[in-house]
Amino acid sequence: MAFQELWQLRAAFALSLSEMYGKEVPAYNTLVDVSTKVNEEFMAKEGAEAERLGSIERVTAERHGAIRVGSPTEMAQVARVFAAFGMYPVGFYDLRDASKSSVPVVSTAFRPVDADELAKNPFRVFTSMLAADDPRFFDEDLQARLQDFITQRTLFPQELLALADKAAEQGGLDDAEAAHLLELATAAFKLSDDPVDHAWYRELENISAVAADIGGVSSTHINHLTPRVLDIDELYRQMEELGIKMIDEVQGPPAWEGPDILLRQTSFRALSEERIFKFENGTVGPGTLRVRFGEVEQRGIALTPAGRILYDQMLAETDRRLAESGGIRTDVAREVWRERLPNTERGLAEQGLAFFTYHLAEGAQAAAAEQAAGAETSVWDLVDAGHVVAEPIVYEDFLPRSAAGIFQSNLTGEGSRDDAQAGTDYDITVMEQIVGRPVHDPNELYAAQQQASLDALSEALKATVT
Ligand code: OOG
Ligand code: NI
Repeated sequence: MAFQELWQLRAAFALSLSEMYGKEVPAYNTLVDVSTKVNEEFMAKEGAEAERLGSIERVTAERHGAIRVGSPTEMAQVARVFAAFGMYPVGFYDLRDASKSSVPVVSTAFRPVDADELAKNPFRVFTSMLAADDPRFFDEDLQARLQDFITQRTLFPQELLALADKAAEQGGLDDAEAAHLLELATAAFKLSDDPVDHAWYRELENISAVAADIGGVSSTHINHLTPRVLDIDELYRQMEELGIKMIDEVQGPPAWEGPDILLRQTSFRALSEERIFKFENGTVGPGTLRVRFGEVEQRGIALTPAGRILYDQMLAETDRRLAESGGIRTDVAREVWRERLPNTERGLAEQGLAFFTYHLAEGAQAAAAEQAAGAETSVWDLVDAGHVVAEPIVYEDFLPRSAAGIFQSNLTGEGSRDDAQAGTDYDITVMEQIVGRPVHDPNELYAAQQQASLDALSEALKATVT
């Protein structure tokens, strides 16, 4: 009997969710089709350069999902489920104050952490937990009822959790068990037709549509599945041409002539979906909810902490100029980018703003060793001589402000928040306690990858390359 390794399980899981979600939200299939077309066109136009940030195979298969759970217990369980697919918590996002619009959740992303695992299949899931104990959103009475409701439900059956633990422990499962795991895990994220208590849902929705989506129903579901494109502006244009109204802006960095950094995302509101309700008068029948959406993203180079500080400053500068003299956000942002961000990869690397890996060019071993002999050698001198090739490290994570923007722009109603109250404290350490395992710092992962490539180079050249 064949054995399925974690990455194989992960690839099959992404595919299985994609099939299910395509049936649930047909516009998702359109988005995937247009993404594939845009990627093919981009490849045809740009040639090999198009694959600088990932092979076309990887990019075409690449998805991220988003799910939302209601409590630390549920978060710990979902961590066990994802571990079966080689997906581990990375990063901490507090969307409660990511911008003036705030959402009552704290989040992490479950994803592969090793470069070779990412290359095999990079599936990741942005996972949010309702901060049901935050008094700014929920008063004492509502907190109690909310926590009660969530404690009563079971998102992940014992059988799924046990099988997931087994996969994680063994590093995979045999075929029959793998099929069973996939079936149970996919079902756990399927939109449920259990009746939704109408009064309860609306009560929560008055505070936050996200709170209602999480705590107003008896199960969780994929909120969106996001394909990756190589040219998000072209995708935006083609989607609008098909009559699909996108949100007003692409979130994140603007389009410009220099290197793509971090992450650009845009989305559209999905249609309303039929759900079964239990109404206030006791009747049960169909109604509609509109909480899911379509999203697409373009990934760029991972920034170092210094690069990230610059990014935040550029965003703040963009906000400041917009507030002062108006204008279109992307145009203003592009102006700021041109003033402050180096417009080449080389420039980014030299100023320590972005992460790269370095490899010997083909046949360059002897010449490189000669150049590097003796004193410590800067890797970019070797790059200049053509002995070493620099490759950008792709940003594999998320952006809190874009995430909050994506959440908000697809919601109805502003919700409410009482800022006279102090919020509850959540941070990466609390998140580690919740999921019962380390939460990786994305910067440390990128820095380690860059350093490992420099170490390998030093080793190969019997020299010190920095
Ligand atoms: C998650 C929103 C964040 C992203 O791509 O930034 C996100 C959600 O809507 O549950 O998916
Ligand atoms: Ni997303």
